[in-house]
Amino acid sequence: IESAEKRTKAERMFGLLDGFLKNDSISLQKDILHHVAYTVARSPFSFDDFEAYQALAHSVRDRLIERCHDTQIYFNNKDPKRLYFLSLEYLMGRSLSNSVINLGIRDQYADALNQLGFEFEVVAEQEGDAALGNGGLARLSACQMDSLATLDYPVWGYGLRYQYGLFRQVIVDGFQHEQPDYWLNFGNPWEIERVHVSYTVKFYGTVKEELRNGENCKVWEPGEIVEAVAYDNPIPGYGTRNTITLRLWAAKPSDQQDMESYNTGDYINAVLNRHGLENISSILYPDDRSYQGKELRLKQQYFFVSASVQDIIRRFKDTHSNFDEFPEKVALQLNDTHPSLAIAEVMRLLVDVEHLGWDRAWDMVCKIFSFTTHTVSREGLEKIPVDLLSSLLPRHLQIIYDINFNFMEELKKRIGLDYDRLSRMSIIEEGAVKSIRMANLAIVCSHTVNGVSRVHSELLKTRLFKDFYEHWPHKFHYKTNGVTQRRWIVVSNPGLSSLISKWLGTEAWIRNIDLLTVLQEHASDPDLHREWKMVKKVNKMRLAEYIEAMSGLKVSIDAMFDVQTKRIHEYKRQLLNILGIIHRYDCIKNMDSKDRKRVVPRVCIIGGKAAPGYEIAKKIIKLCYAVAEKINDDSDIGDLLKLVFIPDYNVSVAELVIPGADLSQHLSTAGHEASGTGSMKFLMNGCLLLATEDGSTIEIIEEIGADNMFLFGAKLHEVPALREEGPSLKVPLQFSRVVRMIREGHFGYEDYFKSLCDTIEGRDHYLLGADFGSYLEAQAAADKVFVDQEKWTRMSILSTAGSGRFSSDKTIEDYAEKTWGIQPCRCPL
Ligand code: B1H
Repeated sequence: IESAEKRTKAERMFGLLDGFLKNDSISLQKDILHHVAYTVARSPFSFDDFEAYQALAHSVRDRLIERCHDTQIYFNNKDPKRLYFLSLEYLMGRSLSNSVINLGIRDQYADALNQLGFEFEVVAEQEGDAALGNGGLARLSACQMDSLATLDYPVWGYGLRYQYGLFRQVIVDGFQHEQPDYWLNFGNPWEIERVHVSYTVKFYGTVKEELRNGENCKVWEPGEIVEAVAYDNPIPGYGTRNTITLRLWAAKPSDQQDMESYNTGDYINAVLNRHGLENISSILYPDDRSYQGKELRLKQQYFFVSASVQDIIRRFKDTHSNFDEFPEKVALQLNDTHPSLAIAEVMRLLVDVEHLGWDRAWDMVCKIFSFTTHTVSREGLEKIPVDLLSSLLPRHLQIIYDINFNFMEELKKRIGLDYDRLSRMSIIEEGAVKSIRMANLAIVCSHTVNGVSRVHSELLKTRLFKDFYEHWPHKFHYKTNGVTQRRWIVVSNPGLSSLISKWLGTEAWIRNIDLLTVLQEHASDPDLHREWKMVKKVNKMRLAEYIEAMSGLKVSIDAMFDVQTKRIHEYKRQLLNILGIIHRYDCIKNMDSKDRKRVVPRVCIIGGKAAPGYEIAKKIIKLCYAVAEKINDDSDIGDLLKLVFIPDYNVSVAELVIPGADLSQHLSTAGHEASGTGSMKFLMNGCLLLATEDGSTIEIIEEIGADNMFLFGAKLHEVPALREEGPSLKVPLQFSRVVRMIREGHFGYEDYFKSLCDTIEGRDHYLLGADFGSYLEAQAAADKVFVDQEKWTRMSILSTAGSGRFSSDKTIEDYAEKTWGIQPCRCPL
């Protein structure tokens, strides 16, 4: 009777709700106007593009929420093993276009907007980027979330809701300046604030031992308490109703903390002090890769990890009365070492709070964690000073010591008293600053350690984690990174997307990337060539307009658009690119008019941010501007060569730049780029690659063949010997000549650039001199092919056709099966 009653009530409610939201043009128009009037609070008879964006976004949000709901209800009924993806960074970019495309209602919305007198593209441009990450690692998390949703996996993503995302790069007189990215200023329709989903997170204080029920227990009495509040960001899958959640935590003052403060009588200061606590989630660290052992960074790591683990355990306990099934229902993925305090937090909660006992808790930890490292060098490995941890998280330090003690004992049984090896493998590093080696902690406690490309994995096994590999060979694997074709073709390159669907006779490739290989059969078809070139031309026009609007520079779309966009790092060798450009300029200057006719015109485009404290990287940006000024102002050069630096490179700029590129450059010194995912995006967009054999390019060669790329540079095994030679290494004359031009002030600022020149003519750790000759040869080869447009177009088609292996769908399927042990759980339509 009760359930019949419940059903009647549910039916009545559903009737009141008018069933599911409708997606025909009239319903969408009504819906948009409703949000204009009641959400944006503007007149439905007069609203601008931004207000149209807000209303549209809220209308899409309603549909996302509907699906999120259904997905969660379905998951809860099925209770499958869930994956919890922990990452401190996500570079989501814009959400509008991606969401409506994944929901399958882009055209309906475009039509509805049209009827209201607006244009979809213009309205979509109003959205700002969500830039809660630095670069490749963060965009990888975003791509993987898209694939996890699309492939119907039961997953939660967890991260931090930074109030300030990655800084905005503003260039003043050629120098990078950083400005705060207060991305929440204009509201964020893509998140749902869950005021009731919150957890307390503790810091500082002391650990006491107490006897409870005859057992010795550790009791942590914290010195500071902060509240973590959940903000849910729906991630819709493509071609499925499944919409998963990325849950980001924001720090808020805790009531519990206040009660004590009020007792002191200093009410005003007690309230003002509350604000400090919110700082934990206020700002993203903009330094990818260098670890400074900063307290705030450690606080951020623990804050997000503690809230996430509490949430995971709470969800498990909602449907389970004991922990027996915990490892069968929960998989935790560590995206690099940044979230690895989760290991100690799970131990703490299972031992101190759930009282499962150390051995049982440890057994579970070893079954649930998997770890992916994105690092190639020892200097890149994260370390936390023991002093810092002992003051901030005293109980966690004890737990890590205990884990290490047990590990060392086990190791001694296996390898005896080989102290060198024991100290290398220890989680604790002795020395001037005693530290926790976060990678060692993650490896010891995870069942799987993944690299991000094949060569990266080899480096892990033979160099970085050699001792661990010898001890636990079965733990080591690799999953080649990937990018989502939904964002990087369908959203960013609609022309190419329609063309692919037309030639394949289906849109199925958007979910099943293997179908792209069918394009190979048409690689020489003149009709396809014509259409292919037309799509590229339109994208180049779009990019040229952007360049002109941004810099005032007019560029010819008949020139080869040659692009290098990524974070600025010495190892990524933007400097090599600039030296090559100076060389090209110098050659053209010295040519007679007959030779000039044979020059392939180029528009060289460079973009990327330098970490605020990274002086050399900032000098490279300034050099780029200085060289650009000289070249672009030289009327003698005209359209033969132009150099543009695109400021504030981010996801939405990438969506414009990548489809418009003819050639893209990936120049890292062999052995330095763990993977590199930019190359995959360019590849998908039919852009030819000029690259070293490093990271992901090695696997790209296998897919499309070396003939379809322009490769150069020292190979991994050649690097040590070249480095050994140091300043005595013989470098090409052209190299010395271009460096001399900088030194002699051809581009001004000779004092400022001196240190740049000194590094590459001194130790030259990144081997610019050694690789310069073969770099110029590869550039010449690219010029030669560009003249032969038929060959170029064929290579371009084969690039897209061969890019399927680099879809994040592939990476995720591999992880799901081999690492996480999760199955798709598809919510019925
Ligand atoms: C990569 C990072 C990274 N590797 C520390 N390491 C950070 C390290 O804020 N931090 O502290 C942020 C980022 N990022 C990149 O990961 C690799 O350099 C790329 O080669 C790789 O493609 C990418 C994704 O695996």
